[in-house]
Amino acid sequence: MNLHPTRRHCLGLLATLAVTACLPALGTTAPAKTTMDVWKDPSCGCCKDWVALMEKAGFAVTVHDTGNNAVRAKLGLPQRLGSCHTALVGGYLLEGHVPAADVHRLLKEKPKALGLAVPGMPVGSPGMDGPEYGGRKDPYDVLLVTRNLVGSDVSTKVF
Ligand SMILES: [Cu+2]
Repeated sequence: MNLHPTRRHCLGLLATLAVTACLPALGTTAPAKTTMDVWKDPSCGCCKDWVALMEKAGFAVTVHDTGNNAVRAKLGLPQRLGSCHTALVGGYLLEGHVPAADVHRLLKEKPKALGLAVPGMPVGSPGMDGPEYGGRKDPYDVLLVTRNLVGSDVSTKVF
């Protein structure tokens, strides 16, 4: 059975329209979020504030309320670079109040490193910048931490 040429053309056009109509739906599908694990003390308030910022920055965060000393030691970050929470994202360690922009940059640039650390809890860093701090901003560095080839210690440089 032969379709009239014009009718055949219409069928083709219909198929094109159907595909086009589906495209916006595909475009709105949210990309899979990057997962992040965070270890912290259950009573740590500034940790929660930092986790909220990471979620806002697009990460799917799983929180482990077990404290972070054991996991930090296991991952090989010395206590002197320690802070209130330790995270793992994309195979990198994050220690303390690391800004989301630096996490994104780390995952984009993929340097050969253990991860990033903001030692201590500098006031004014992300999650340490609530109204209770009265707008105080102490200077701090985000450190890129690399494992030393010899020995068990690490090296740091400003990220
Ligand atoms: Cu903190």
